[in-house]
Amino acid sequence: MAAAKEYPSTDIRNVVVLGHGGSGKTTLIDGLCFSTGTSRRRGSVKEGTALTMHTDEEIGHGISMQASLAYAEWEGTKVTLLDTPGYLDFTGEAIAATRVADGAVVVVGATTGVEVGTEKVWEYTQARGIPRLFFVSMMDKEHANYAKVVEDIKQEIAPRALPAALPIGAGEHFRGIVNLFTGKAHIFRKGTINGEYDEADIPAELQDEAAQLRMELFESIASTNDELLERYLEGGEISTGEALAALKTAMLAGELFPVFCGAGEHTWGVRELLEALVQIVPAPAEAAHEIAQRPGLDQVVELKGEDSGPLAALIFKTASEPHVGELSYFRVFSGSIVNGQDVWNPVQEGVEKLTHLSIPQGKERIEVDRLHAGDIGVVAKLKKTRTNDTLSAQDRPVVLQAINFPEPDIALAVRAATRSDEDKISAGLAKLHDEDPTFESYYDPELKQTIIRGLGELHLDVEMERLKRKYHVEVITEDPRIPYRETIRRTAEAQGKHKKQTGGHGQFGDCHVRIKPLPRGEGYKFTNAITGGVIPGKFIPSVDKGIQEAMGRGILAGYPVVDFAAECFFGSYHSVDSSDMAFQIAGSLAFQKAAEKADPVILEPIIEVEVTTPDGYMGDVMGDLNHRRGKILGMDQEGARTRVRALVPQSELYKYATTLRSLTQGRAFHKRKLAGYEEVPAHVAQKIIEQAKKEKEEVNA
Ligand SMILES: Nc1nc2c(ncn2[C@@H]2O[C@H](COP(=O)(O)OP(=O)(O)OP(=O)(O)O)[C@@H](O)[C@H]2O)c(=O)[nH]1
Ligand SMILES: [Mg+2]
Repeated sequence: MAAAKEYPSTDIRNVVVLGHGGSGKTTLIDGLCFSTGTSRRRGSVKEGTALTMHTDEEIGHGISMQASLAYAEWEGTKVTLLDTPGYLDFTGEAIAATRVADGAVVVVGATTGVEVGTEKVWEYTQARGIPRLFFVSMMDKEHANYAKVVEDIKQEIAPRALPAALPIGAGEHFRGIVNLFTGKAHIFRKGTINGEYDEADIPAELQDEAAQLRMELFESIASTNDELLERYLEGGEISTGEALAALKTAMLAGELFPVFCGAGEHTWGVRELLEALVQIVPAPAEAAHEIAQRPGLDQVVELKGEDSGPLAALIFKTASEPHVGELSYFRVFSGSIVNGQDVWNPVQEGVEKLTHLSIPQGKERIEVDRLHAGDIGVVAKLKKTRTNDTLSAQDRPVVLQAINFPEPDIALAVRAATRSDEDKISAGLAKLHDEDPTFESYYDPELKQTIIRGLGELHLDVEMERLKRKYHVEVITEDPRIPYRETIRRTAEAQGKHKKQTGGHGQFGDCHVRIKPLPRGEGYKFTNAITGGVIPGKFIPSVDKGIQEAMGRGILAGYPVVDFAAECFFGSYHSVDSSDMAFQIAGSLAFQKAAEKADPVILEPIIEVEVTTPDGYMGDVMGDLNHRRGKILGMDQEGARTRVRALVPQSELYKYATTLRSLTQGRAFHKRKLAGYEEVPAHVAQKIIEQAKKEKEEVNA
């Protein structure tokens, strides 16, 4: 394939497309690219042929799971579109894509309005502070209601959202769009699939509404610009070009959020959107400056999207596919790169050669000779470079700000399905982490299990599908064991005496130990309360060590004992036979005897769960939490959603995300963090003790 065209920085726009799951992002991007000829085939999500949805897992599940890029070209300007998954399990990809964009299209379904996922992505764009616009999608669907969705957007997330387009008809009668800047109606050419339309006058029944919205649009834009405002108030004309320029400035300042509409499935409204993206999303040099660090120096530099600046490219995604190898996606924030160039990675401290420099177009890569400042590219087979590294010039090294990936908080245990896979498992899991920083794995020596962690149950299931497909390792997933603890509820004391008389040297250690409960979370404290030297000071640490060794073995079911204080207050020794070892054994014996009398109990980890759910599902969500021994801490109303905080034992949370999804049709999500430990109820304790006994017998058998 011939090398792709080179686009100077002024002719580049980087746009992230975000939205709730299933709002129509992938379909829209396919339509945008097909309509402008940068993609030759009209793809479909349902048929698994959409331009930016190509991994087996995505096609199999029918949803996007990865950030994927494609570009459209509009009047010589390259618009790179970053498709992102709406499903919150894969939200790390949306955050990474947002990091390298200069503008965002937030897609909102015309029949659904603002949803949980819409709010989430809005937060990401806010954090990055990029210009944003809305695209109300699926206007062709039954019950599509543009005015209602615009109202919803204003109420829920962006009071300064502002229609820039007005649909003509809705549902099966959707047939065109009024461009509120030009005041012209665009009537779709039905039957075409490349977004074509005929310009016409605004239909009579919409003239009043269009005039009203047009006035509001110009008024709002003028109110952000003194010069325009003055002219507007004096009754002067504001041209479309002036309004667009002022809108662009207002969007950069986060003051206005224009709303467009269409139906990606039919490519209706895609040309209008693309034109707007070129006009109002800043080119890289117009975007906010990047702050970078000089490695090893306490010094920051400001970088502009210009070729003349020092080279700074951020790796925002690493992907690996069989037969392709590892691909590194990057954005050049400053400087330019030529094919074959050597670059310096100051994070890994190594040189990398960028061969086959390319731009991504869905799963294809198109080679380019040079990438200018602001452009997004992809290269294969870098040696050391990972996601979040910066590529720069060795004589002017800089490090760009890293992407802030969310911490994984859902865990599962895995084991190899066959003996032969046991060796491959950890290497495979590590590779998955390289591709997805929101996925991690480790061996937990306490639980004696390999634990995988991610952002949701589907996320973990999909990672295991990838493990099988790409690295040929099959695993069985299971409930992670619960890291129970034990503690005491009463003060008790006991003597531990170790005395052995063998041939020559004997062994002698004798100590009296008192143990006392401590508040939750206090751990373990040891005090030496010996008076009169009945045990010499040098043996006291051995008593402590003996207690610690015994507490690690538990009292009731073999779990570590926590939250108590021990003091050694009396004892005796022998001038010849006493030793560290003898006092260690004595300490351990004293603890075991005292602990049995100290009313021991089992503690379980308690998780603080925060569920955000549309109000309609509150009853079901609460009922389910009660069922899981949950204690409700509080509820906060946020628009049409409620946030419930509850304490739930970890042992009751297995597959919670899946249940929550089915209870709320995927419209609620939850976060969790460890809150601490609490006593388990007696009937649960009984089961834990029996289970421990059984396991011990199995080991001994
Ligand atoms: N009627 C109608 N259906 C649409 C339109 N756009 C998308 N769809 C359908 O809606 C479903 C979801 O579309 P996608 O494009 O996959 O949505 P998405 O936002 O990319 O979804 P995720 O990436 O999984 O978050 C698909 O079955 C599409 O065919 C539209 O304009 N009209
Ligand atoms: Mg998608």
